[in-house]
Amino acid sequence: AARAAALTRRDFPAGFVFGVATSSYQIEGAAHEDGRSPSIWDVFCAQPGRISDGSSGAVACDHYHRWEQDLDLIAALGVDAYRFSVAWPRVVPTGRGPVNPAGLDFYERLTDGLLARGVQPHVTLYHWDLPATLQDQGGWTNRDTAYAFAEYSAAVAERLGNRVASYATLNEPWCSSVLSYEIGEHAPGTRDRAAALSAAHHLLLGHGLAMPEIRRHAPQSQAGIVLNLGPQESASDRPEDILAARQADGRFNRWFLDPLLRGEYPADTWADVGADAPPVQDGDLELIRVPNDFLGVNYYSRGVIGAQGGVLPEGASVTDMGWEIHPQGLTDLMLRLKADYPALPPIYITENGAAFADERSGDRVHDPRRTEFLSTHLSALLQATQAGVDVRGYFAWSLMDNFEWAHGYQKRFGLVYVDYATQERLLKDSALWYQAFLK
Ligand code: GBH
Repeated sequence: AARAAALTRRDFPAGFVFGVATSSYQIEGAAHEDGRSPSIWDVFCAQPGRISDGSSGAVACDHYHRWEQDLDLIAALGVDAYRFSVAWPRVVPTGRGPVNPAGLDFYERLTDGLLARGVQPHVTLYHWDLPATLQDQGGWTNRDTAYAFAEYSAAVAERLGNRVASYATLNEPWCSSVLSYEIGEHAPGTRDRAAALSAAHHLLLGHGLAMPEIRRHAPQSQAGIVLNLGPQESASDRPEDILAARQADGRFNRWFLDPLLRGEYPADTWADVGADAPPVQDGDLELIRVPNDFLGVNYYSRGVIGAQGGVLPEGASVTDMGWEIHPQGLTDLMLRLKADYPALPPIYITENGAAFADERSGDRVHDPRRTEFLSTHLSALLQATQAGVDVRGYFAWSLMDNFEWAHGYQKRFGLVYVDYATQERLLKDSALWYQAFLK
């Protein structure tokens, strides 16, 4: 950590891609414009008590209108790449049916605007904003949603084609299944484990069905998927803690990695879930095991697990989300993926970052803890590449402060500060640090 300040991009392999990331619902606003239909997040935010500050993404960072200045900001950071997501309800407002050309126009402007500035576009097709009309028919618990997703993905890939450097089908299917249908913290907010496992299966099926569509329309683009992963470590060497950690790893990591990279669900976790196991049809796992050009990994923290649940290790420092700051977990995770999955494709870290309450004074925003977080995680990632893990890029989460889901606007992940009253953007010290790192 002491040396991290001296780290520069030249320490990384040639061609390593550095970027920043966002997602549609968290930044765009313009919820009712140009034919966009409501997503499950518009519906969820309207329900009292779901979002801690009672807010929604209806305006967010107003990026839909301010996209040109935002692209200038991205270019000014000196990044190679920008990861954004496409809102399904803009492109296919009925969920499954006619394409809305005005929706695609926006993402085409973004794509061309990035290319004109020398920044690679990296597109995520699903970052949680499912058209609400599909939720009325069960959302991801309905197998038809997987087919609808493949059709929508084809429409995006057809329009944007090879101009996009990479297409990721899904962002973090653990969140869009477990957090959304079992824990109830994300839209649609139900509490039903069988529903969550059914949703997870249909999300993975949607990935398997969308991949050939993307390849057909954008044969020169990279195509893959983004998972949220983290080591799940035992709180002690007591057998009951070791077992609990193994179970947490099964649900959080292997439930997604194993079908994608081995063509099977993990047997131990399958046995654990009993009658809640998902409805897998013949041929599904062959579709899900489709080869990927890359695996996107979002890394925020590890879990330390005891028989009673997750614990915070003594002396741990945490972010404003309460998540432990543990850069070593990123090295450990990379080495573990390489060791356990012979079919592992090249990796991109598609998200890594932290929420901190930053101190603004005049036109400066001091966020030394974010700089420390980013630099120590980059060092940890560098260690993994030096140990032979094929990592091709790193995207900081996030370009700018934005709508942090159930936490509303009270948690700030940005390298760029957003004054929501004026929509003014200010580079935080961490953005200036990243800029210098990239020079
Ligand atoms: C990402 O989700 C999202 O892709 C992005 O939209 C969001 O803004 C960003 O993160 C910040 O939240 O309880 O300590 O073990 C990340 C979701 C965060 C879920 C870490 C699992 C486990 C941390 N993941 N969490 S801990």
